[in-house]
Amino acid sequence: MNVAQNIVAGLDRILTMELVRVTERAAVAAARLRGRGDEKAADQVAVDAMRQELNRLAIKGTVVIGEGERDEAPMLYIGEEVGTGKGPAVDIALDPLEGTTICAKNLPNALAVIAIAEKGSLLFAPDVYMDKIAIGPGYAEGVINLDASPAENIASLARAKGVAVSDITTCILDRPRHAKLIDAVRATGAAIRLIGDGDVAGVIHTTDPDETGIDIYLGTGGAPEGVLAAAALRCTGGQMQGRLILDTPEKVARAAKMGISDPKRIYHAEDMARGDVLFAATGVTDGNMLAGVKFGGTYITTHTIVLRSSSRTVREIKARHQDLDKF
Ligand code: VTB
Ligand code: MG
Ligand code: MG
Repeated sequence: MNVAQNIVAGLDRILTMELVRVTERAAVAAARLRGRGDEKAADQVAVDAMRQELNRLAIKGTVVIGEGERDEAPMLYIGEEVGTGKGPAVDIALDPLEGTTICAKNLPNALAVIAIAEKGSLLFAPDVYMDKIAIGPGYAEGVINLDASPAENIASLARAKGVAVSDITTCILDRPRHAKLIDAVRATGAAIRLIGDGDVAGVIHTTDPDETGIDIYLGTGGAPEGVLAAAALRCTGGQMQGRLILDTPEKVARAAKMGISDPKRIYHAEDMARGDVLFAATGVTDGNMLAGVKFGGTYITTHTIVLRSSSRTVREIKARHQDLDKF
């Protein structure tokens, strides 16, 4: 097969497989520091490892969602060029360790995450909060609405799913700012899974409620994490809406600099991640969908999910790494 045939639509599909190594490497590095109570150290090794592996890819990549602005993040900063430079121009959203605190505490669902899209097709989101709502695939458009109340959204989802409201499980970040939201959901009779961190995983979990037990994600979390989750949902199917929380003139100005002219806009998953999108996540700690890294005597095992939007392929890759010197 020649290169032209391999590019079915959008991005070269070989990149899907290449991405696995990138998140695997970051996850293994972070997992070595799992449960050590040092989130910064775990984050740093994940960033180093992801960057090293990313720079081996035959792409001309630009980090658009990364570790922060250039002056605050020495590596994988927004605007950093990554890859060998010989290959397609792509935009990259990444979080080498999504859930630094959960990794430090060795709690469920810490992930190494990356998404790649065609140049110019990922939302250039400032590092502010985003109000989010997400459900999995199989529902008609319009079942959820960010502007509707939690009770309305939960009732609408229960109706669409053909179950009672009390059979619905929501996922919400355990934060004081969510006190009202939590009360409103409790008043409906639906269940809540409160998570300490990791709302990329929280959103993705809605795509497989039978396995994860989560039907709907609600609440505010990081905007960069919102774009990453949207990239995953574009591949698995499902619906997501997000709105940046630009509640100070400074934030509005910062967003405007990044090209966001309507501060109140509701973004759907396909507005945050357009065109052909590839996504990979490797489990760092054991989670509802992905197992964490396991260190055996002679090999290391990793569990990764790799997604591609143009084919809607969902692959799970369990890898046994025997060349331990590499890690
Ligand atoms: C969430 C969570 C992330 O940031 O996006 C959160 O999913 C939002 O910020 O894992 P707060 O912690 O201030 O609520 C993380 O916790 C870290 O990236
Ligand atoms: Mg990070
Ligand atoms: Mg994060």
